[in-house]
Amino acid sequence: MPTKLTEPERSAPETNHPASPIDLRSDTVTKPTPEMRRAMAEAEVGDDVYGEDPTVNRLEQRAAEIFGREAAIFVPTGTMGNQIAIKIHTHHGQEVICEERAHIINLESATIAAFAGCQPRPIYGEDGVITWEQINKRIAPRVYYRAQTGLIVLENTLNLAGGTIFPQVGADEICDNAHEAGIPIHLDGARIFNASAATGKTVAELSRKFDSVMFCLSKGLGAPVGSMLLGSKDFIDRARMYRKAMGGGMRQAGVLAAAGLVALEKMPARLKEDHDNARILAEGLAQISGIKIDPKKVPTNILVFDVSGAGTNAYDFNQKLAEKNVLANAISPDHMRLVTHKDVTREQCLRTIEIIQAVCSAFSKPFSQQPQ
Ligand code: TLP
Repeated sequence: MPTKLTEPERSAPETNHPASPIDLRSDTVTKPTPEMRRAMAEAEVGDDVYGEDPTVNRLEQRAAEIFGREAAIFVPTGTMGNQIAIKIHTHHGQEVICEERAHIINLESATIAAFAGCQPRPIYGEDGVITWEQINKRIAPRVYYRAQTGLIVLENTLNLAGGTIFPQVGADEICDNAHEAGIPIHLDGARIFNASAATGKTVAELSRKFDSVMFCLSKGLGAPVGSMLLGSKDFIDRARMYRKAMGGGMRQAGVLAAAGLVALEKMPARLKEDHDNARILAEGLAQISGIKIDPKKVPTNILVFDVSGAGTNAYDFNQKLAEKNVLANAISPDHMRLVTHKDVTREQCLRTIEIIQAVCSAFSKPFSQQPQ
């Protein structure tokens, strides 16, 4: 059944623990590597609003090359990249079709309505994967009082469905049919490099049929700030205008782009390690009474698991975990999310399994003996 979602907690729950925590809230918590910091310190810079920052220009050219696209633009956040794309592809009063757990409609502050003036038309898909057959039934008929379908957005990997990889055949079929129907299609590829590491397909192959793609440098790739939006030259020219309009015109952004270049060139090769750690975590959690998770459905670095069998809700569960120095996110009353990344080790993942086991045992005790 569809999961009712709430926003992941934005700050760490209270913890009095002296040691530094095992932080599995997100891969956004990663710190820049020493190589990134060096590159940042030495970056050649200029005013990017004038198009004169050589390091930003290099990052944009390199990203476009890797994805086989005409052009790319460096944006401060994935949210800005997605929302600029939605704005360009649509008109006010249209609908955007996406999966019901999509980041663009759950965790981007309703910008789809506020900025593009569109309403979402969400569809539930098993493990976040929707099909052309489902989409086709939701494309609005050409009746004047029906909001017309302006755009389809897919997400790969699908964050809140547990890092699901969108099957390539299905994505290709959706893109081909969408284009035949005259509907553009955008890819929220925040973690497309994780999909690439897990499937062995290049990011260009995974995204080539989409009209535009956004990916994040600041998640598993470890850069401190920044995402890229890619598309045709004309599309990126328009994106540059909207980036400025949204307040995203950065000046000597080369200091950030320098870290982004290191992220792009060096970090994809290590993502498999995060996937292996996530699988180890999932296999450990699957053994714990009260936790529901299928390790076979953990293909990348995100684990979503059900704690309703542990005799508590995810928010209290999360608080107890934090008190034991493990930071995670409760994403619904029943569901927790853990995300592996370069700054958590295998040993810390194994320790997390033991801690979750201890938290579950504590909750399964009679109420009078439970941790209050
Ligand atoms: N996701 C963050 C939070 O917003 C939940 C996370 O911790 O996972 N698309 C997808 C699929 C994302 O997961 C995110 C960030 C974004 C877009 C937005 O990126 P930012 O945070 O850079 O705006």
